[in-house]
Amino acid sequence: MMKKDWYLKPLAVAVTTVALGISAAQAQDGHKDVDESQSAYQGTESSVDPGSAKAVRTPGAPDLTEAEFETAKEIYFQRCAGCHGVLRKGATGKPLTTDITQERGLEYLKAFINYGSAAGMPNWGTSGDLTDDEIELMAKYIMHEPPTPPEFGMPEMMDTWEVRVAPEDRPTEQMNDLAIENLFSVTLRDAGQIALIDGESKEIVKVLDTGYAVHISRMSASGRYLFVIGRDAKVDMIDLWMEEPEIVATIKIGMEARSVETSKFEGYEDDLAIAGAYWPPQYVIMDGETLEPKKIVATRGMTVDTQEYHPEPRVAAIVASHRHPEFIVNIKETGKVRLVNYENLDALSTVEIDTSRYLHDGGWDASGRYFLTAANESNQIVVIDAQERELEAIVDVGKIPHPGRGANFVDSEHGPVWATSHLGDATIQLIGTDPEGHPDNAWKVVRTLEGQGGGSLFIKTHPESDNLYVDTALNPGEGPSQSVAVFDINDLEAGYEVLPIAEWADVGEGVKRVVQPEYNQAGDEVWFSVWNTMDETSALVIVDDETRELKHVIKDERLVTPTGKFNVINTQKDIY
Ligand code: DHE
Repeated sequence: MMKKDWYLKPLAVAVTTVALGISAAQAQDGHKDVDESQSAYQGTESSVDPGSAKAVRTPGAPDLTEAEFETAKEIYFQRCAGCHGVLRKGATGKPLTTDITQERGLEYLKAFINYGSAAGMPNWGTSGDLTDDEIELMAKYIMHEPPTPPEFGMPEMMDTWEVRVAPEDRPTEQMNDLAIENLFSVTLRDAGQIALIDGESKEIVKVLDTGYAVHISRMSASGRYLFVIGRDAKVDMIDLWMEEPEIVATIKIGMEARSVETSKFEGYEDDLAIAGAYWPPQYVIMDGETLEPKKIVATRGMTVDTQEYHPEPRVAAIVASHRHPEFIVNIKETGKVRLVNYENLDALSTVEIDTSRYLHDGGWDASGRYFLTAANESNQIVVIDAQERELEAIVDVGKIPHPGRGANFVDSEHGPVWATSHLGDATIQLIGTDPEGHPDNAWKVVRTLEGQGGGSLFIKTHPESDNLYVDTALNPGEGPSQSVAVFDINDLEAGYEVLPIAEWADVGEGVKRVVQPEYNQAGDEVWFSVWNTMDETSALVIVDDETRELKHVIKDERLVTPTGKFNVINTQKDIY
């Protein structure tokens, strides 16, 4: 079954070099260059139940017994699907379709799984992660057609949909004395929970059982409802007005998912919610008060560049437009951004914009007009104009941009900018976002800073702050992964100061990755997760933004594997 701390090791199976025709010796040689950060990040197990996927035996592939096939299937879903996709059509890892794998042959595949490759494939055999027998099994397995997990349409969703407190039974005003706007929703990844933490007292107000490994939290436009989505595609809707915040509605929208958002356009506040799935590849628009599923839309279709059919284009980031009644939906593998207008769900009008592959995370510029999002495999940032509903620009940046929602501030020389850091290199890049006031800088990289190293996941500032924080959570080095770099926005060229966040947490042993800076409501504190494995102690570290000194450490046995943290008002108002 699922081993829940595998995500902390570099795990991606990418028989990439097979497709590229690189020899095993070259692969072994080049393996020192393997980008550990990337494979640690994308090689996480799939939450799709391997048992649900129907097996198909394939002519031309070596025989496997029923039991062998089941074992291989399990290993594939745990270790390989994150990079290659459930259907092996290729995502971050290259395609592993049977035309390729059968042509390469058994010995070739075994060598690559064993030694890995410079292109990002871990050395499964020589690292000791897989035995010789397991390597042989996996090489044979990928010569068979991939088993397909079931679909998840309206009947399946309705079976999981539950309204625990009907809207008419909910309070009409806030029934608790929580300072809701400064509340934090904190993902307790491996506990399958979130913690609500009071920003002022730093006390845990409540721990709620949710889906497994909640990926993100998002707020309704009014700031009353908190939506979280588990890796297992379970959406939970929490009413923050109740005497004790409770889950009032829940639904599963597939088997694996990462994104949820709510309608924010004037006149539609709190009306609708949307969630995007990895499997099946689809998004669903739901009632914003009950999560009743209203409209399911599949994302399968043609890729933007080669115009080939892709059976598994996963839904990555979704944001709610402030300029039109629509959701902006990133379709990862096909490289398309959809602007889904929700005025009439029975005659859905969608603008589909061709961009670049593979779309991942992103956020708004300070004006809320432009959505900037990473096309991580193309090393680009795509800019969507939400006002005109068109592509504004595609900007070349460093290796594997990973902005989270990015960071907006005013560069003293270049005017308003939005910044991203990178998984694949040490740079932080600032892109001009003001086509009216600074037309020469718009959609250009106006400044490149050197950070602590690659393996950065998130970057953050706040309108009230002069600091820019850059984590390096997935850097292979303990130093960078356990600390954070902070730049002075008014003197960017002075370089960064390193804050030893994990050391300040004083939690003892473990990987202690420092991940995702998040500001409080006032913008004078920054919260960091010190993310350890389940069997070690984790913590939240709070830094005084003005002095850059330690302000507080939250340690509590309930704080199991904290990752994302979402301050209510900053999430509600898209402040970052
Ligand atoms: Fe994330 C955001 C997908 C691994 C923590 N992550 C996102 C988004 C997507 C995504 C599509 C944007 C959602 C949105 O804005 O609507 N993440 C994926 C993956 O596919 C990937 C690479 C591998 C996986 O198997 O999940 C992955 N992510 C991770 C992690 O390993 C992290 C560090 C810990 C975890 O919980 O698994 C992680 N991802 C986060 C966080 C955000 C996020 C905290 C939201 C950041 C924000 O500020 O909005």
